[in-house]
Amino acid sequence: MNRKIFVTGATSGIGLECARAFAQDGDNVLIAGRRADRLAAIKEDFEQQYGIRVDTLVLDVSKREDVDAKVKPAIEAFGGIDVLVNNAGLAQGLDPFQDSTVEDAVTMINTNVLGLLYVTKAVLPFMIDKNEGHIVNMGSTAGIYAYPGGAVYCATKAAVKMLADGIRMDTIATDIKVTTIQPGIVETPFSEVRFHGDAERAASVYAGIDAVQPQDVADVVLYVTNQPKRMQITDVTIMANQQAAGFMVHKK
Ligand code: NDP
Ligand code: 8X3
Repeated sequence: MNRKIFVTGATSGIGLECARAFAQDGDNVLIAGRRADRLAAIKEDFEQQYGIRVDTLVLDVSKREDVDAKVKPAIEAFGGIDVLVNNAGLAQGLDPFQDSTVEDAVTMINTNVLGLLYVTKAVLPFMIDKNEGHIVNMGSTAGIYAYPGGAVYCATKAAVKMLADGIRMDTIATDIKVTTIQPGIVETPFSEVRFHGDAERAASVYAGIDAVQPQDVADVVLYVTNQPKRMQITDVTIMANQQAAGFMVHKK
């Protein structure tokens, strides 16, 4: 399709598969994350496999000065932007709120809410200038249904959804579209990050579930960006067949 797509958190999981889905579709991708080695390997792989342009951006979305200094020049060098996938994010811990650490909470808020806000602020002027573009935010069922041990993470994902709804209103006079994708449990390194590297505990989250895979979510992201100019898909909720609400799963 030859569009210009910026995906944050593209070094792993859902973001990586979103970048791949766009690349397979013939779009050029600007991929961002903190891990430079992964970005370089993905660039080489995608350019070779899909014959598209891949630009890389080592970026910590939670650092405002990093976003302010790097995003605008990266988009200018990339030649503009059609779609922003605000995917970078994480959970830290699953302890009851009273036992959780403020440090974990600050990391989640700084990344999932402020990081998404900084990146959107940096990107939106490009879209407003040409009166069109599409912002796709990675929310979560956690933003709809709170669950035990998830108070802060769930609050960040509710904020992602509300930011999207508000920005859609504020840009209504333009042809900019805003979508929130709200996946339930998706099998990615997300849980290993949440449990601070405890791979065994992370695996137990997905045990007994035919879990949604990151490429399933990426297919939906690609779909929402491929709709006619006259319509926008505002929200999509995706769950495993064995999930009915946030963390409410039937294990087999
Ligand atoms: P992964 O851990 O596989 O991917 C997370 C991505 O976010 C990585 O590419 C990571 O890159 C990036 N990231 C994390 N912190 C930062 C930061 N400070 N600056 C820049 N990039 C950052 O998990 P998922 O793919 O599952 O998660 C992707 C998104 O999907 C998150 O927003 C998550 O909340 C959301 N989500 C996940 C679900 C799941 O069950 N897996 C379900 C619903 C939503 P790097 O480490 O290189 O910086
Ligand atoms: C990630 C999905 O259910 O682990 O947003 O919170 S869940």
